[in-house]
Amino acid sequence: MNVGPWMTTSLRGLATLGLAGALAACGGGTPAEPDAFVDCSTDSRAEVFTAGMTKAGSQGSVTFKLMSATPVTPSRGLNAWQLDLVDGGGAAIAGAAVKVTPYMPDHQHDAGVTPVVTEPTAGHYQLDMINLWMPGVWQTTIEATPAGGAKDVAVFSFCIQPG
Ligand SMILES: [Cu+2]
Repeated sequence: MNVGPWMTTSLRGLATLGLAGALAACGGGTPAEPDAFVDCSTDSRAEVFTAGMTKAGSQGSVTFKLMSATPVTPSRGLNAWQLDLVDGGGAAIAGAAVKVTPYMPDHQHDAGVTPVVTEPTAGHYQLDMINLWMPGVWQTTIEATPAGGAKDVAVFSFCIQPG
């Protein structure tokens, strides 16, 4: 994990005190902004989740579609997303290796939990344990490597409201 000692302490707080206990420790030496200063409506990096929202991978070989989310609006705490992968011709990509990495760019830390990826039906991936535990902008990188193919990458940025 890309975390320093401060986050180790923070994660211990997560385990013993719950999510709220970790907030004060986050920030890597600079004060984390208080929740009240997070205003997602004015952050130009924030994307609005819509069912079926689609991104081309940076390599142009895989298309990433977020079909649904639980909660339906990315929210503080654990999130689960349903991802479809399709190729340039619109055909489902089954059996890809998928890696999900949430990251908070303003504080340079990850989620402290490794998301779990399964493929309940061919080409349809279930991304669980996306732990967006802190208010603010999270950039979640999704890497997909089709069997026998090259890795492609897309980033989804959502802002988590306080509360
Ligand atoms: Cu943070």
